Amino acid sequence: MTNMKKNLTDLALYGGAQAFPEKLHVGRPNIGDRQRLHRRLDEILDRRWLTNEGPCALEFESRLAAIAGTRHAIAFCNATVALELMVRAAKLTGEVIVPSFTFVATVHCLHAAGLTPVFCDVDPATHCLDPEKVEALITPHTSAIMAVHLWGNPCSVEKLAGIARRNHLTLLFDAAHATGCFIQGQPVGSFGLAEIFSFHATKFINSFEGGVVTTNDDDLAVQLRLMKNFGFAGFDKVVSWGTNGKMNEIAAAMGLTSLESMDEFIAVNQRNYELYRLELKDIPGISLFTYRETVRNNYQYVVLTVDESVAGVSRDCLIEVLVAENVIARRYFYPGCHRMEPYRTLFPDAGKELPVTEKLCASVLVLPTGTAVGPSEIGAIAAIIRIVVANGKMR
Ligand code: T4K
Repeated sequence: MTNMKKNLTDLALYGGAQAFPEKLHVGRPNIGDRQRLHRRLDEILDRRWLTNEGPCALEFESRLAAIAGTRHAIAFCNATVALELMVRAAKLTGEVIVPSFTFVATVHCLHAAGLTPVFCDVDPATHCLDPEKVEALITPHTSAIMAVHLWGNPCSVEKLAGIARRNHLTLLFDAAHATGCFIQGQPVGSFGLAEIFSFHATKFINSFEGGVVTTNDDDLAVQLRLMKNFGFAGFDKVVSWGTNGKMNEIAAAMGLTSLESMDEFIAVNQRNYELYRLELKDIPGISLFTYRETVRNNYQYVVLTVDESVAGVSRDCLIEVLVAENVIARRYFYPGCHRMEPYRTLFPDAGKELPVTEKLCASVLVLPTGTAVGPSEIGAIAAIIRIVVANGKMR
């Protein structure tokens, strides 16, 4: 039951009842068809095949390969391990150009492989790597570009591919947010040498924890399959370095069940996005991130920017008000990877070259969506934002 706010004094911060009795999180998981999941779990137990490329994991991989339009999809225990192994298998060296405005795993995977991340600024309209700024960062040590389809919004793949081709660089994509997205009719997953997807619980398609690499490169696929299973090429034969990166059967069963509801989840996300757009459209200083028309999106993140000079209230103040109401809005990806360790110490001046990143880190706010959210929640959240902005500076 939501509590619709009308005045400043209704706000929880000023002693009013909270808008929501329970915490409304960004990333509250979508569950899908429980009966199908239960059936799959029974089958797993009956088979006594619980992990190591079991039938559910193999089916999950073939579903992902079909979605991405690639010859290979390799499933992992999570997307961070998938990223780490993708980077190692691609045999990168030296420097890799990467955005700082992303989840820190994108950058950690480079550091873990002994590579130097070179932070590049993002485009204010797409929040993705700005291709115009990439070329200036290329040095004789650069081996790759790691781009991110942030918010599931596919980045400028054509321009990045051109830059990579001209400079003989490997192009990789972190598509953690972009399951089911397309750009100009081509599915995300099929660009560059390889792409990774995340199926963490907070993603709109989840396998509790999980990740997948998609690629059309046969050698890379072979290498990744070896690496995720300790390098084993037979019972007693280890042919490469490896780790335990396997997806277990229960995770794959959840992933398959979740994928079966993908169209429904996207429809709910899109409905929520449109509702937020209607509700927020006249609030000064509050802008909803917009998707390009050439792109098909999954709308899994509702992303706002708060222009404090117009709204009269800072992003952080707005979050404080929302959290007091049990709306756990997030400031992804504050403060930017370049301000997180170990990168903050390694590259203390990186922020000087990242003005758009710095601005986004100070102004972006992410609101809850997904199947846990509907019109009444969105109306109540928008009412809180409207009241806060209408009353300008609150402290
Ligand atoms: N690349 C990019 C661009 C990414 O965004 C991510 C992950 C990765 C790579 C790496 O993928 P994975 O290795 O995770 O597969 C969350 C997620 O943990 C993370 O997966 C995601 N990106 C990131 C954007 O968001 P946090 O730090 O916000 O919080 P977390 O995981 O605690 O979840 C947020 C809230 O969701 C919780 O406060 C409560 C709610 N929640 C969470 C879980 C796990 C639930 O209601 N139920 C749940 O089961 O990172």
